[in-house]
Amino acid sequence: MTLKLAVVGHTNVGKTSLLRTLTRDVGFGEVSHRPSTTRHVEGARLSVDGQALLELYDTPGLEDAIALLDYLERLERPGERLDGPARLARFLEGSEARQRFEQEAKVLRQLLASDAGLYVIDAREPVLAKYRDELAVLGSCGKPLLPVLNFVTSAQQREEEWRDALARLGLHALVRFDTVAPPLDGERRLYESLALLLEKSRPQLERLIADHEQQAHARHAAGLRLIAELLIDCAACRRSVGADQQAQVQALHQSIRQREQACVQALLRLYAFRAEDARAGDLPLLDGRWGDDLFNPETLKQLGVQVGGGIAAGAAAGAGIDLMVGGLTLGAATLIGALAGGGLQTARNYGERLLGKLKGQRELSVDDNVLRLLAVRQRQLLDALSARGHAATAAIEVQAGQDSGWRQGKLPAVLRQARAHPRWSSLNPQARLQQAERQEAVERLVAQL
Ligand SMILES: Nc1nc2c(ncn2[C@@H]2O[C@H](COP(=O)(O)OP(=O)(O)OP(=O)(O)O)[C@@H](O)[C@H]2O)c(=O)[nH]1
Ligand SMILES: [Mg+2]
Repeated sequence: MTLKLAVVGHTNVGKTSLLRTLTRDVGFGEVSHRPSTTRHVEGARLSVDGQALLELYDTPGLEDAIALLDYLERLERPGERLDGPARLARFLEGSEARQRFEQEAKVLRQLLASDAGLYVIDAREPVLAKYRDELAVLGSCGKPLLPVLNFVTSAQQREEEWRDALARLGLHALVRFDTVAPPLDGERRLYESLALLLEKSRPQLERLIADHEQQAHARHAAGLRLIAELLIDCAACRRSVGADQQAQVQALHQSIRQREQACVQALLRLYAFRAEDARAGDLPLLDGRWGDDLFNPETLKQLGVQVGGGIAAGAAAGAGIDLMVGGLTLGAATLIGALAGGGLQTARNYGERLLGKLKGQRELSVDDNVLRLLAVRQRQLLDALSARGHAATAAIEVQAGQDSGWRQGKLPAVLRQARAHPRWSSLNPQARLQQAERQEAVERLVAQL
């Protein structure tokens, strides 16, 4: 049997937002800061392997519970003592359920038709009489209610007040679930608490928990893979330049930016977020501004990437990309020094390309620090996406992370290796992306990320 839950509560507390987050559907219903946004009951179904396990119903917000409770109390005839459901039945048959209390009647009908209710609370609000009356009206449906404290990450939250008040009303189980920034184990806690109230539905709820965790794990692994492919593509990318060096540097910058952008888009799709939501939300990675910053030594510094002399000078000259010879990034001076010092081994290994250099051909590739920056940024984005609720509307702010391993020291050996394999890069002509060696390199990099 599919478990049916009604999501109920005061208007504007985040009921529709909770549905968006639980269904991972950014397009569910309509969310707005104005009250009375949801006007009708709307459902969503969660299935695992084609089997429907849970149906969630969004309902209109309650607005005038005080008046409704008064009205319900006056429905009893002299000498009569009805219990909650009997009183509600009388109310729902009457004309007021189609007129003055039309919205409230929709909510109560849905709760009566469900196995339990999730009562969403704006934890920033003081516990006012209207909320107590709301709970009294909802409680008269005779269905288990699980309070869900929303907005708990806000500085103005009054969680303790709510816990006390709910306990006094006999509601001892509750969950904290901020719909915009849900805790990582939020779903698990929510479904486990429900299983305590609905013992018969425990097997479904446990399947949902297991599936949810498996999906999260698979998504994260796929995200790391997207990042590894980005890094391999960029590390292996190179451009031969002759006289038109400035233009080629620009073109390479452009390709790398577009490639990072493609990775951002792919990560957003993987996590079922909308590209335009993020853009509207001023995601720094998306608004185009970062593009001018990527090769800027100041940006690198801000993000904590150590800036060596070579790149600082190169970047200041508008390059940020250095001459590359056979998997090494060398400044021109180093190169000439190596030749002068009779670096025979080097000359033997890279003879042809060294000759090319001497004939005035140069090869551009992406600097180590740019690769580091790409890795740091994309890791941050991935972390932000996995912690983001599908009700979130604000920007993901990508800041400097703590992955200091990436910022200092050597790049992972696979990336240095990739530099010597131009065919591993989708940004190069004649790319061979399906090559077993490249696939293996991607896997090795995933393991290191
Ligand atoms: N910061 C923050 N904002 C939230 C959270 N949950 C909801 N909101 C915002 O609160 C407002 C109301 O959210 P809705 O999901 O439309 O609320 P609702 O309970 O469905 O409202 P009605 O349908 O009008 O009863 C929107 O502006 C949401 O973006 C939350 O956990 N944190
Ligand atoms: Mg709503």
